[in-house]
Amino acid sequence: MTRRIGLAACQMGPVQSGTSRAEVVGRLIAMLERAAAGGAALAVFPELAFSTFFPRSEIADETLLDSFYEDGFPNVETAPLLYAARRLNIGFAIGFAELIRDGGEARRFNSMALVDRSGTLRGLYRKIHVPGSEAPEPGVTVHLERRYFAPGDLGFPVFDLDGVRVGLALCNDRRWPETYRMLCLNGAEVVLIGYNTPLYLDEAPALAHLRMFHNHLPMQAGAYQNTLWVAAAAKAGLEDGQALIGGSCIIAPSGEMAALAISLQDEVIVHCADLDLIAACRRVNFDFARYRRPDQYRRIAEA
Ligand code: CDT
Repeated sequence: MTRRIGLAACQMGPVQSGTSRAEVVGRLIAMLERAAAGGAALAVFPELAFSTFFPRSEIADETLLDSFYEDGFPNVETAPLLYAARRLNIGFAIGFAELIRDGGEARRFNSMALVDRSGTLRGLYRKIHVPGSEAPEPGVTVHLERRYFAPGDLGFPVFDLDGVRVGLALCNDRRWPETYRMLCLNGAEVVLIGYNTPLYLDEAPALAHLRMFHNHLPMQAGAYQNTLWVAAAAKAGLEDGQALIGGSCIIAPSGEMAALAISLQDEVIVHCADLDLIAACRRVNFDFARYRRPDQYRRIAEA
């Protein structure tokens, strides 16, 4: 019998500053309901889904900064999303700003939580490739992720969800081949990605027209070269004056686009993913045990 799983990418329109957690969580639950009604068993939401993409701003006020983070996940404000997962019998992954207080010390990560169909938190991923800078730089779009987040310290974990092996990644991670290769080597069959990508980064105007191409290119290549299903959810549209790209998608292990969002708003796309396609694609080119040659990869050629 063919192994299948219904995957959903839940793209979010903008979340303007000042929007309450309750309002955002209400939107997320409405999307989870649409995903479940469409036959999905597993959904992905964007990176930093509960707030505006705050790394676009320099925030000096510590209390204001802290308000963008979750002091524990789930918490009182986000728990309704987990209750909805249980009611709808659907798992999900969601990006959030994670604040850990160890005594007097605060640790901050750009994180993603994975919740199963019973509404139970199954694990966390912390973004490894943290882009941008620690301080604003002249002539460069402000992007202060490196001030607000430490690099992830949990590696690339893979979780077993009802027999399906699921890995997680966040935004800039999707541009790096290591992300997919490590998740593949760790046994992933499905990779869930959340992202916030500005349409304009004025340090590279010559590349502006390639923003969507450079969004899909690495995800399609990563899916193909590692024979994975990829489901990716964007935060899209004009958010606090900054345009974010959409292009949320579900990609097959063949590298083909199986489903693609067409708006810059809250939008749910669903695809019934054939997991047997992984083995079929693997047999053609990517039978690692048979063809991959890691013993040769670090060899320096002799003159
Ligand atoms: N959120 C995130 O990682 N965004 C980056 C763009 C900013 S790079 C300064 C991305 O890779 O989409």
